[in-house]
Amino acid sequence: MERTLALIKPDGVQRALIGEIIARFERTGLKVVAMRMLQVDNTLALRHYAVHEGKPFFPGLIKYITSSPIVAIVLEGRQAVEVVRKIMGKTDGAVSPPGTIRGDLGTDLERNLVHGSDSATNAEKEINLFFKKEEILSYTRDVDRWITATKMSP
Ligand code: IDP
Ligand code: MG
Repeated sequence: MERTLALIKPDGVQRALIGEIIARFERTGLKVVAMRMLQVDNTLALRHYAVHEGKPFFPGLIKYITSSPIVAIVLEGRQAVEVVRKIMGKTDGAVSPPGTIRGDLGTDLERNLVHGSDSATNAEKEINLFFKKEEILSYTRDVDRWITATKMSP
């Protein structure tokens, strides 16, 4: 099953939207397999956003992501990367469709509440930045067979 990294960014924590955001991910059927709250330091911020280095918004982005605690979550499920991106919406909250986290809960291009890996390859790298291998849990839920069809499904 595919895994992806989601972050509830500082604005999500400060605006008391942690529960709201996790609920939106969770109710799709995606499984939370790791989660922790942390303060991102400069080193981690630079590594996580290395691909944006040199862009005009980069210094502001580093300041933003290090400005308050965040919540890091590993979600697992069928096409988890795509599903999380779909639920998040577009980068800019102002034009992100209704029904998405960014569209429903924000209006800004930078302060857009959440991060989600953009490919399975990047998800793997990003998960390793935020979590040790042993922090990612492997477990089954009774509902799993009702969420994804397998040979074992009823
Ligand atoms: P994404 O989060 O939708 O994948 P990226 O292009 O990867 O968007 O950008 C990373 C983050 O940088 C965005 O989520 C947003 O917080 C910020 N950002 C992106 N573009 C801009 C911009 O033009 N101005 C200010 N901040 C931006
Ligand atoms: Mg991105």
